[in-house]
Amino acid sequence: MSLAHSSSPGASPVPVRNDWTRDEVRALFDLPFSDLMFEAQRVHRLHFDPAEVQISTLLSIKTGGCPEDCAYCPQSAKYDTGVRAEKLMSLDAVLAEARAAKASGASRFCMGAAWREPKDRDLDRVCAMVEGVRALGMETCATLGMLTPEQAGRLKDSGLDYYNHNLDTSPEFYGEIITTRTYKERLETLDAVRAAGIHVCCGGIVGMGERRDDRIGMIATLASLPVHPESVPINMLVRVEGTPLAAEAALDPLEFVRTIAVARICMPKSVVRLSAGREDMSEEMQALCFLAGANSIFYGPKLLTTPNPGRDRDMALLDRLGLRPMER
Ligand code: SAM
Ligand code: DTB
Ligand code: SF4
Repeated sequence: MSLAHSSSPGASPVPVRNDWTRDEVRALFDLPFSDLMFEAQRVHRLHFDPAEVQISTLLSIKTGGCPEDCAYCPQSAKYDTGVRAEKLMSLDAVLAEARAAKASGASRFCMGAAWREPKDRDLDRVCAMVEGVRALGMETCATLGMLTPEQAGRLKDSGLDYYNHNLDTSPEFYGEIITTRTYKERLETLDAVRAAGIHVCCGGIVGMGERRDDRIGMIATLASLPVHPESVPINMLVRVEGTPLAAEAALDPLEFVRTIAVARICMPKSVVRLSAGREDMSEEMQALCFLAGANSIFYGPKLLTTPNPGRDRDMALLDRLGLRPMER
């Protein structure tokens, strides 16, 4: 039996606000933990069935050799991380992976490329992949770097459902992490994706040495976009040897849970993804993240280049928690 959620009679609607101030977001972070969790659950149940989790599978269709300098990223050519630069995968190989992901229970297939931005010739090939994955009956997502409005339109025409492009952190901390593209350029790509009519997947990373003020700034920025991203991935930094952030101190796990809860409250209708970093999280911590309002995961033993929990382990966890995959 499941308790009240959005369809329950008497549930009062939560207004979706796009004018969150940093002080308001800070006040949420500052709540006693149980008050924050209670509010996150309340908001979550107004819009979602709390027993449902959206399941996405990631595939790196073009790995490594990226010209950007994102300090967290194992795929940047600037750092010696042991990730080899590869060419864009073939259409057949991508579709074989998508079929396998579908057979194992994923409803969305996310294709990632280690590019600053796609070349038009490469975009044609990605569009063919999107068409092929869609024909399998899966939702499609791509993350290819910066896009022009014209490129976003071509992806939309090929049937792309979601585009992932993260703000990563607050505008103030951003310059400590990436110097090869600006925050403004990220916002412009998000505008292009939104204008093309593609659903926006946009979130960030915590545990990069940022302060709570930066986590506040990131969520306030996301929650003040003219339309909230439909999908909000919250990544815990995966500390990869060879990257500048390899020796970063681990973030307090409860601060990560707070970040999820605040994202849930500020973006009540968005699907919040408990994204990278689960391999190093206890099952108890993941359970707290679901309780805080996370309702999506990446499923399958690999993210783009780093490990993720195995499928059996994840299915057993969902089962123990009484959670089930969200229908498309
Ligand atoms: N190159 C494209 C871009 O940067 O937009 C697409 C792929 S990029 C790997 C997608 C996202 O993965 C990044 O924006 C970042 O948020 C996340 N990411 C990359 N490395 C990570 C790490 N070590 N830990 C957590 N998240 C990471
Ligand atoms: C997102 O926010 N997280 C995913 C996806 N979008 C593309 C990527 C996580 C990557 C973790 C490091 C790696 O596996 O290379
Ligand atoms: Fe390149 Fe994306 Fe990695 Fe940055 S996050 S280095 S743009 S692959």
